[in-house]
Amino acid sequence: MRLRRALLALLTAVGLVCAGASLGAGQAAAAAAFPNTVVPAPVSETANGSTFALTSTATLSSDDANVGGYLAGVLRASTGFPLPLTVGSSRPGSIALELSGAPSTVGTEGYQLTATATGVVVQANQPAGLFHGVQTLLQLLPPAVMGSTVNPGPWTVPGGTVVDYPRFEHRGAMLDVARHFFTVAQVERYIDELALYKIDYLHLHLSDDQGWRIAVNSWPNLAVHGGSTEVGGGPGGYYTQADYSAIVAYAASRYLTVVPEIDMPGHTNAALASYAQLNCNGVAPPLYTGTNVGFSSLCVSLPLTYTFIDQVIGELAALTPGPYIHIGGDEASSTPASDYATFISHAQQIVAAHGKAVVGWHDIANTTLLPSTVAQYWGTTATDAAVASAAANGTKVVMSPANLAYLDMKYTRKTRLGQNWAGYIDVNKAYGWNPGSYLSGVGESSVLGVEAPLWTETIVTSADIDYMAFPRLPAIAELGWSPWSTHSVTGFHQRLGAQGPRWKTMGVSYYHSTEVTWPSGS
Ligand code: TNX
Repeated sequence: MRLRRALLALLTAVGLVCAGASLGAGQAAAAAAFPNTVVPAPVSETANGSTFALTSTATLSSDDANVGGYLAGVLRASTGFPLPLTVGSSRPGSIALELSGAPSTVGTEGYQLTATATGVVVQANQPAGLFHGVQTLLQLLPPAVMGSTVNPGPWTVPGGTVVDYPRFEHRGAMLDVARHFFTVAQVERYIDELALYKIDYLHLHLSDDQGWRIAVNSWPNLAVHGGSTEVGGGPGGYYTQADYSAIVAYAASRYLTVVPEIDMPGHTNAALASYAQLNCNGVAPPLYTGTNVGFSSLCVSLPLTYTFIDQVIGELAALTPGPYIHIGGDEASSTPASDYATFISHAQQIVAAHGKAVVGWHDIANTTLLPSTVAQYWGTTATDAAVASAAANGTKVVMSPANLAYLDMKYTRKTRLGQNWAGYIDVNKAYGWNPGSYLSGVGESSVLGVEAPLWTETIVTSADIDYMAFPRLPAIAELGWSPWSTHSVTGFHQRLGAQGPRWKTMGVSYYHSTEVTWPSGS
């Protein structure tokens, strides 16, 4: 018995056993408890019983200037401490961020965090891993650390070791800036919120029937006319190419990669309204400010259509450092099926010619796909023959089932914002599915990851975004990051509850789901 306990203690110490998950109740009591406050749940957490206290004399060191600067910015604002930062110093600070010493198993995005009475060390192989480790560190500090004004603390971190890395490489969030336009500052605010939960892809839905949101130099009227309205008839707006680049750079500073979407051949009324010559009949339709879908289509038989796509994708690809261009492809109900297949084939070739891989809504699975093309599943059932057969042929899938992962679905019948065509989605539903086994015939090895889309027919302000994304976005983020072995509804409720005071401190107007106990005052 003593030997067994010693062995477990040893395994725990080297991070091979997750304290909460793998030890029996009696044995867990023998180990110091680690607070269950981090979302997404880390791969392994081992408490050592000590406590680190950040004080006014503390120093920071970082092998990466960006991650060090980010952490210093957050900590200085709320603690008021000077926290001098040295970059690449050989003398570690009280908090040291190091691009060395991490186990190779944590890969490019993972990290190891060790807190003792004397300091905190985060080690990673890449800056993205350091950044994710910093997010965990912030979640181990009291919620007031997220404030923008000075708070008295105390600023303690529970002692222990966290070894952590993602289950899936793709953990995305989509924002529809077409139905309602959101400014660069609003998108950056959302990026900051997503980064807290280790999201690594921001998919921007840049065009739809109601608006075209990115300036294209070779087709200027797309933004000028096509971007001039939105759902409900408001003024809309668009990103200049400099604006878009600023979003891409801001996302990169938080280790998110932007996936820009130009939806086609359907969802194209704004483009068709901007250029009469793109229409089969040569007549530009009026701008559209309603919320119907499926009525518009690019003209598949028109050679100019492909010149248009080539130029639009060419400019967008040049502005986009990430590997993907999303071509939409959903709900093309006014495009005949054979035309649709022809179109998707051309569009894939064009994207490939500009050096990018295609992502498309899973409707494209009915056509012949390039090996690099990714299908994004948005269906409401756990079976889809076309997606299963594409997966069998090697197509990778991003999972966004509308009835589980759509952030624009109402939480309950009473939710003021959102839609309900895919049902109601409260926390337990958003959290209660396994992306690696949910869709039949699409196993773990076919799944690139998850994405939580936020369509914005009913979403107008940043407060609206916050209300629909929180607390469900963290549920999807945990499904994408945490090993399935950590999956626990009660455990998740506790972790999620711990986020409430943080959101309160940050001014994030989240939905107080009755499925979760939120700390009083949050
Ligand atoms: C379906 S999901 C759409 C969008 C709508 C959304 C509203 C998908 C690929 N297409 O055009 O905005 O429903 O929930």
